[in-house]
Amino acid sequence: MGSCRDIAARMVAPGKGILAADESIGTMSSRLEKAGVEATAENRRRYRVLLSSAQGLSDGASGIIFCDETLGQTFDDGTAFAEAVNNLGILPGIKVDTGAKPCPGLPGETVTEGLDGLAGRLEHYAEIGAAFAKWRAVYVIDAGEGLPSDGAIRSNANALARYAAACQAAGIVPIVEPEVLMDGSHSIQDCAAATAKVHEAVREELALLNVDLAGIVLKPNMIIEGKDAADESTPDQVAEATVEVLRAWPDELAGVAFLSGGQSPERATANLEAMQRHDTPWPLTFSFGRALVDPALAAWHGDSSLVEAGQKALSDRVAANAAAVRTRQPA
Ligand code: 5MM
Repeated sequence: MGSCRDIAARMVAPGKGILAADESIGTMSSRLEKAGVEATAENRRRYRVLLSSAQGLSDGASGIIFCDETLGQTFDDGTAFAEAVNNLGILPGIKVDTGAKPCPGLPGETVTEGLDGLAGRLEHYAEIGAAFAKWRAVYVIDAGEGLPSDGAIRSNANALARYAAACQAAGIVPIVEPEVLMDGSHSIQDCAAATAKVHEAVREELALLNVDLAGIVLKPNMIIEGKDAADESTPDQVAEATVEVLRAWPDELAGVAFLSGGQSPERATANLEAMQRHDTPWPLTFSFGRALVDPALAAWHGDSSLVEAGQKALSDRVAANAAAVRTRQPA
């Protein structure tokens, strides 16, 4: 357990965050196609090499989350991804869920799958150098329909806890990601209520399976109104509401690394910076996907002469978020 605690502390080290580059083959392919790039395994590899080898990435990124396809690929010189990023001073991580699938009995809701054979897969990922893993549960808010339902909350919390316990048994730090989606026109208060309920169930299930909170990283959504809501909350409002929900987590939790959830890169950074003005027992950092990589993909769009432009776009976003996190006042 000692080493999970050490790795988790490195993942949320002061002034650093985590790059989420773990899009599944389907998601990555459609993002490449949208950017005008042919969706091939080789182009997915080129894109992940571009991201991972951006100049100075390790100054602001403690880790990168990959998907299974990428961990089986190599840098241009033949070095496997896990080894290559490790050599750059960055911890390699692996998404081990197999996706959020429609949950039988719960129309409109999902349960994340991937527990079958997980112990064996974790053993393999540890052998090839993965230091941490990630599992994402997804919840929708629909107040009219009473969503998220207790069934979705309980089913996903149980799966997250079983995943986390299996990771720690394999010496791999679990990133526990319960994501309440921004889809819809709900208020910031609705998001706070749903997220608090989701977190409570996750805490209960983690405790039942004796998961060591000092050896996990929590990856939650920020507390924010739905994408289609009429008014946009300010960074101070988002930070205050988010920290209030998070306060239910015990002090021993290693740290919190937020997802960006579809916010613009600039808004996600401003909200992250506002969080730092709150005194919390755990570090509050970033594990953004789209808010870090969208500008890089747009700048590169598959053109080999624009690799440096793509890398600069990524480095700029990572540096902005690392700077936001560094505004935290030491306790
Ligand atoms: C990178 O996107 C991840 C999920 O991809 P798939 O849906 O294809 O499996 C996702 O888990 C991501 O790590 C988090 O949701 C954070 O990403 P954002 O873009 O919300 O910061």
